[in-house]
Amino acid sequence: MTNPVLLIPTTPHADNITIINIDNPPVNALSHAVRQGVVDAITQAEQNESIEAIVIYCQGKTFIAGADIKEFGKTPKEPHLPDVLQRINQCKKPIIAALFGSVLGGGFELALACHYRVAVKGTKIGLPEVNLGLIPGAGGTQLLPRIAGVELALTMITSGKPQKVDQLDEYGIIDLLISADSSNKDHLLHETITFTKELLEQNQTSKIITQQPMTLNSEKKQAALALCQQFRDKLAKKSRGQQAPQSAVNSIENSFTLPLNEAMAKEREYFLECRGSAQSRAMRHAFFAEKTASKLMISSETKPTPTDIKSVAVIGAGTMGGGIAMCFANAGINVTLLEMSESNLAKGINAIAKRYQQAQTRGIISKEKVNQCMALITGTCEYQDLAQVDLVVEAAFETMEVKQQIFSQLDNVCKPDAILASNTSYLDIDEIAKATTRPEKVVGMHFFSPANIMKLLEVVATKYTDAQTLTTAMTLGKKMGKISVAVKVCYGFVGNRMYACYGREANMLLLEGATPQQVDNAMVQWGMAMGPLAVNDMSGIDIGYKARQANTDRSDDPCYFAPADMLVEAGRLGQKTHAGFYQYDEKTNKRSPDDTAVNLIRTHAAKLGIKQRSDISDEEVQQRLIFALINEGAYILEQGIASRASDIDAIWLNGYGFPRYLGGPMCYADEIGLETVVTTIKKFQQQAGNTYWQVAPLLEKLVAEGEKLTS
Ligand code: 3H9
Repeated sequence: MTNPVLLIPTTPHADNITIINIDNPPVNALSHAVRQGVVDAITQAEQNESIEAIVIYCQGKTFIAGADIKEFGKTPKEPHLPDVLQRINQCKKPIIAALFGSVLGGGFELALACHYRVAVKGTKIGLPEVNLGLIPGAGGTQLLPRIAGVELALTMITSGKPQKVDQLDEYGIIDLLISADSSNKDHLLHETITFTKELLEQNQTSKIITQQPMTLNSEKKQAALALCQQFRDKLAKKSRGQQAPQSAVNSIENSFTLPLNEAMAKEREYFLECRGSAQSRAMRHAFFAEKTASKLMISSETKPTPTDIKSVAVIGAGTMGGGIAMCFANAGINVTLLEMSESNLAKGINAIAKRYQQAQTRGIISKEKVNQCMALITGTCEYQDLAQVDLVVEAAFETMEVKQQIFSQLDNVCKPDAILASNTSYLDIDEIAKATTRPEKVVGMHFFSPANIMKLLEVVATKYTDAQTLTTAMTLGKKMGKISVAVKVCYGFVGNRMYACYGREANMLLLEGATPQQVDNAMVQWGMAMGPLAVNDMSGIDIGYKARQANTDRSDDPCYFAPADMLVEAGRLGQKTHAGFYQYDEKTNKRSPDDTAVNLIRTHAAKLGIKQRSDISDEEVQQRLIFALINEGAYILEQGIASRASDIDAIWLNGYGFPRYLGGPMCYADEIGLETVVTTIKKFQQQAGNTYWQVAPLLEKLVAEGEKLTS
């Protein structure tokens, strides 16, 4: 392996300035070799008397984007990052960081430890460690409050959100902000060297931040303490159940309550505690699951180049179709929206304009961007107008007949190489493809509602879809900022098929005597953002009802989703009728428990011959719902519907509100142990006294082999 750190002795214009050049693709992460290389380079530069200053510079698309996440979980090797940063900070010769791209985590900490920072406008800086269940572990919680104040440190570290340097001008983080095209890195280097020469000419020395005391008078200290408490309270709700954000606040508080060396030691303690936690393991798994999901399991020799999609059409301008059109427009792609009537089309386009307007009012999108996006969206009622588009996404009614008619028409009018995609949530896309003469160009692009907000895109390969079409759909998903996951055809694909098992258990528990609020509270307590029955009320209980009715392979068990179906038949469709599993205030939409629903379910259970129990514990609710997910996930893996356990996790994290700090159902199963999962499922089978619960053979096999789902 070549050394990723090179000391470039001098530059043509300044023989007293040396450059530490880091070249560790793809993101210059601080792997062991980089850490060692930086220390060695500093030693060399210090020993060379003709060198007066050092510039840290990176090759590739970004300055250092953080510690190497792949190294976490392995035995750490010296020098550790805090030692490297101390070495930088204590250096008698000024060290200047030349920043561009994404300066994140350990990379930002390294930049803060340098004595001066030059950055190109648009550079993003941030401490995203909380997204990995960590806190900054190399001085970030101490250096950032010292340089930029406690409030900014609390905001940046607990949110984990990177910010553009241009917006942080007043905080004194950057010493020189240069206006340059970030791709023109020669300019950055040139400007950094000029800045360094000026420093030397002015006899400026190293600005050693760790020698700068945190001076807060008693009034400011009280205010800072109160602010920390506010953040703790806010995070207890926003990041419910998570350890790292709370530890981050504690560590920032130490920056003004403890001497620096003690606060640094405490920071390291918190960091190591977080790094060894199940939460951080799960969040690191989630990080890599999302990156891996975009990689198709096609050998690199046969991997086609994706087609460049310049124009698309969306069939159906309802909520879903409109949201999908927005996704394309947001990515700068021309969209033609097709509706059956002019009035529906106008309604659909107005609804899109309103959604953009709302986003603009909330400051999420600029007026200029709204205008750009709206200009990319046009409407038509004529199929002929779709003749030249590169790809069509159909988002029409969920019936096979309608879909086949649409695909047949599209096949007639669209150019031969156009890709025809369906947004169906359940239907057999193999059958839809058969309505065309180009089944190899037919694919599923299953967006999640609201499509313009939800990150997940299931890309469904039929048995006919060719590699070119699949690669194009996956690449297009990435362009739209989605987490695209390739799956195969089955009823409900991966996400909804598993969700049906989860929902089935929630409904069974109601028949057995649990109340809707018990089921929902247990799941919220477990970590889900919302309980399954409240979600069902929100999205409309009739949607699942219709899908079950249309499913020719539906379960013949009369208990299967019996409460949901019975409520729909009683006219209780959820929030839209102000009554479902709960009742809703007509004015405020506030949810409250509803005895009518509970009594209806009780009566229905009696009709089905189910004896209700009063001993259903929250633990039983949680285990039955989550283990049903895990078991179905294992079947899905075994059948090759998903290629990797981590793909299933990426789906659940991005489409169903599965808590990130538990990593997804497959990761969670591994964490609690597959043996526990298998034993508990067997117990449920016994308790149910029927054949519904069947342990997936893959789980039994992995237990026997001592393996994991995600290994
Ligand atoms: C930390 O720093 C802790 C310290 O406080 C304390 C230490 C003591 N390590 O996202 P992309 C890979 S914690 C290893 O597609 P983009 C990624 O897996 C760290 N690998 O590119 C992918 O690999 P592959 C804090 C990493 O341009 C490839 O790079 N830092 C790392 O869309 C390209 O990634 C973070 O959390 C890493 N740190 O976005 C930053 N980062 O090609 C996390 C990326 O094999 N990273 N990879 O699939 C990011 O946010 C984005 O990757 C970034 C680039 C914005 C940098």
